[in-house]
Amino acid sequence: MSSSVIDFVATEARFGAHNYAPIGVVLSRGQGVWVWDTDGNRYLDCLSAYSAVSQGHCHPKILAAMVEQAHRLTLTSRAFHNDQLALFYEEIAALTGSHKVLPMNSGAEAVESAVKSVRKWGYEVKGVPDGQAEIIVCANNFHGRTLGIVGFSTDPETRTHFGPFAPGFRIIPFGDAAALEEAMTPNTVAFLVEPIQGEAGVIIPPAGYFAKVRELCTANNVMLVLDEIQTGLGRTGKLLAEQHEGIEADVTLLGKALSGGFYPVSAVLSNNDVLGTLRPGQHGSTFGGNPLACAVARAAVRVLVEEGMIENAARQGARFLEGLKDIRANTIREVRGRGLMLAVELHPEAGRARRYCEALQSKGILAKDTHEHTIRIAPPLVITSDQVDWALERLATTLTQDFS
Ligand code: IF1
Repeated sequence: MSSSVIDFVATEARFGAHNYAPIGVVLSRGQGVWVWDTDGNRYLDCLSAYSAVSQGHCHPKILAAMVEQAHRLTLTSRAFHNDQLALFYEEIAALTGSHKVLPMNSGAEAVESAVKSVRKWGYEVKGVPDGQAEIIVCANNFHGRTLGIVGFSTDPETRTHFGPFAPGFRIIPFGDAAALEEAMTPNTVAFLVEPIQGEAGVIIPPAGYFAKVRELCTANNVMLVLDEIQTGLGRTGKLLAEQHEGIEADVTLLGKALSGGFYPVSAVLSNNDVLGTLRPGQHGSTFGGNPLACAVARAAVRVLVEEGMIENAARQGARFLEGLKDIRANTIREVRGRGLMLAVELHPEAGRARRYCEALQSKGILAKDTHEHTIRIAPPLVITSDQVDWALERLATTLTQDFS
């Protein structure tokens, strides 16, 4: 490490809250699937900022849209109209087949907005007695870091000593439709769930689970809210992960790649009258729906579709998964994935996944461990076959090492 690296790391540690433990690399530049550190070393980014830079780092067309818009108008607040919001609405609604759109900024804000909206829908449309609305969520969920959300997390690290928390949530196992049926009451307004659990370690539910979930939600007039903040916008090889299941959510949450990593942009999409219950003054955000965010999101979604990134994610994801399955290493317990949302779960005896991520870093790959024993792999959707093979070679040599 050069002195400049030590300085950045030490200064962060000195002044910053220690709510992260980053891998020891200081990045200063990115282009496509590659990032460079302050010493000029190049890495293949296999995290993509948790799927936010799906379009690749510093995509030139998103950059151009951002710069052009920043010269014209950045923020008006929603007290006035702007000439980008309507276009953003129209384009995202057409693409996803949604009727209504609510723009926010972070993913957590989209989740909070959906929770508020489905509760309001429950009281004003479904007829649930005021204050009695129940929302069902899954164990090992990850929906963000706000108080409302961490209150229904089951991860002790995420929630310990942040309470007291808001009531109104019931927790059931993920992938268990019978548990959902059992948990539903006349006061249930929504089931909030990730199509594939990301933070839990890329957990894909059993085939047929979501078809049954859809059926139960429809039969009981319960809104199915899919958190596609990580799985959406091509990450799993389809525009939305729900398409793998042949279902449609009532409410869909998007974030992360909605801006290609340039800016926090999130959205609640709804297929029915859930968002219709929000009246003027009842919900909002200073930055939500601002012209800069809308211009960036429009470009981010346009390049995703026009440049074939969703199809590429399906193709390269299949190649990556096959390649990972071909690695013969007794450190590997299981390999999972859909599209370019992949994970390698190690045997507990193999040592901590963090060590493998550090070894990958020395070979020019940046990946992130989760839950001690899982390495998550999620490169930008613009990755080529040659780059997949390049990564697989390095993963193979790293995974056959033993760090126990
Ligand atoms: C962190 C994980 C990924 C999300 C889903 C909502 C949000 C997220 C399905 C909130 C955010 C992030 C945030 C990041 C870690 C990360 C993550 F490891 F925790 F699970 F991506 F894999 N719904 N996920 O995955 O979105 O408010 O952050 O914009 O450091 O907390 P946000």
